[in-house]
Amino acid sequence: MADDEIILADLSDDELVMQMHDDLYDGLKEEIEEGVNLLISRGWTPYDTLTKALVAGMTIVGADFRDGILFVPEVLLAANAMKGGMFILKPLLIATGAPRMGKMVIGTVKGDIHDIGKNLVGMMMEGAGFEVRDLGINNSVEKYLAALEEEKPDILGMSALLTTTMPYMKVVIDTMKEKGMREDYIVLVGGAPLNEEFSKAIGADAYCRDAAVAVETAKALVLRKHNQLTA
Ligand code: B1M
Repeated sequence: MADDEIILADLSDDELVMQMHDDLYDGLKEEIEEGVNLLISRGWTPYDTLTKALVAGMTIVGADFRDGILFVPEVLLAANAMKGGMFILKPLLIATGAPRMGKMVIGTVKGDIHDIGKNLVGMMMEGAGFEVRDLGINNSVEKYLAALEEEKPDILGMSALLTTTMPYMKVVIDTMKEKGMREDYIVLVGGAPLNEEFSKAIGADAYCRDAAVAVETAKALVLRKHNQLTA
């Protein structure tokens, strides 16, 4: 063992949480799993462990990704470490009924098999406390609508990486309008060839430049929707 190796079990709660933020940033999955197990064994609730150790750490990763300090490979590693921690917490969270941010159905549109960005968005959303149903790639309008009926999410997220597939997002939104269900959902779109103007033109609620923006936008729009419903 190296002299300077950090023994997680020897750290105080505050030190452990700070160390977990660092470990998440460095994509250290096993350390994150150990940290989560330690906090739970010390009597932390699954919700506090999720929000204070994992989500707070992932917020730092998200901000540095947005600012161009971290890049895709590092973020995928961090997201993978986060998933390790979430895997332990998920059944505990369900059992304790901890509050969630909301639910999102996400998928890449028909004709498009690019999924790296979508996966990243899904992971970051899960990291921010959202429940995510990932429909995968090459989704027809029928598949999206069936998932909306089944999952009743707050948000529909669509991804497209090709200029030839991005117009399909409008097909989905127009069909939602025809069926009178457009206003029931927040529609977020993303993918490298899209922009704000395109998102407005097809009738989406927002364009998300990257996964960090997707999380920030989702949080803001879900809060606004809940406030409108309770007003
Ligand atoms: Co493709 N491909 N590709 N490709 N590929 C692009 C997109 C391309 C720009 C490359 C190029 O020519 N410079 C080009 C598109 C050109 C155009 O349409 N104008 C292209 C092409 C042409 C093709 C094929 C047609 C090539 C061919 O077969 N002749 C073919 C199409 C297949 C198909 O889909 N039908 C094809 C195939 C592939 C691979 C299979 C080899 C592979 C995909 C592997 C996979 O995804 N599992 C691939 C890859 C890897 C790319 C590039 C190199 C990288 C894409 C990527 O993963 N980026 C890409 C070039 C590029 O974009 N620079 C390219 C990293 C990822 C993290 O970023 O996906 O942008 P991104 O996601 C971001 C944001 O956009 C946003 O957040 C993410 C994270 O920050 N975001 C969302 C994305 N989705 C969101 C959804 C949201 C919110 C935010 O919902 C709420």
